[in-house]
Amino acid sequence: MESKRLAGEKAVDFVEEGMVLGLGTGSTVYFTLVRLAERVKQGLNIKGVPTSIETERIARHLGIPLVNSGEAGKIDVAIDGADAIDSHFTLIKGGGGALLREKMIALAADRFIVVADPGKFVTDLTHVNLPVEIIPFARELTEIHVKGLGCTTRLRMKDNKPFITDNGNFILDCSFSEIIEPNDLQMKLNRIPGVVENGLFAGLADQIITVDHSGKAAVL
Ligand code: ABF
Repeated sequence: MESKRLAGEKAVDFVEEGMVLGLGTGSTVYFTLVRLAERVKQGLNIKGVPTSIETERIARHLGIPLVNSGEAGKIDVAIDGADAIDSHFTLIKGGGGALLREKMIALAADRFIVVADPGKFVTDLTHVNLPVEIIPFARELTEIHVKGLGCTTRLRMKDNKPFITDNGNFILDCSFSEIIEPNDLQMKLNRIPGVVENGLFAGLADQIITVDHSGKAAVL
């Protein structure tokens, strides 16, 4: 938890007066929000665009001014967590189920900063499941096509019912034995009718903030 706090708080060093910020989701970004709220109380003028209902709730509670992405016009910096990061800074996200809004905001931002504890770094992205958001209609058909790309799939459940995303969709957690071309895989996944978005973020992260061996925040 200390690594998450250090990484999450450090991201606020990159925030400047007047910025519009994409506010990610998860336990590391939580510390970004807390630090950001302190700066807002001290007079910093920023606006946030939340990537999930949960982040919206936390940000409102902390007193961070919010706008929706339409009102925002542009997003200067998006700050978000990750479930896995490889040596090319390709990410897997969506463990919390917010991957669609997270990807939309990361893509829209001029700069995308990822905050992650050292445990998120992997030598191979197959070490974690790849979340894929699908529409509930005929989800078995979608699942057949997703499996055709070489993975096993599991419908994410919560309280014995399918997990429902903020967008009213389901999540398939997909286990691949190899992910050689993340860009190719994400295009193939998104071409399947019924797939809304996938949790592969390739070529999006500009900076990763983590914690080094001496226990200090490090910007990569
Ligand atoms: C979000 O938060 C999700 O994409 C990801 O599942 C999670 C990151 O994990 P953590 O809660 O450890 O920050 O960004």
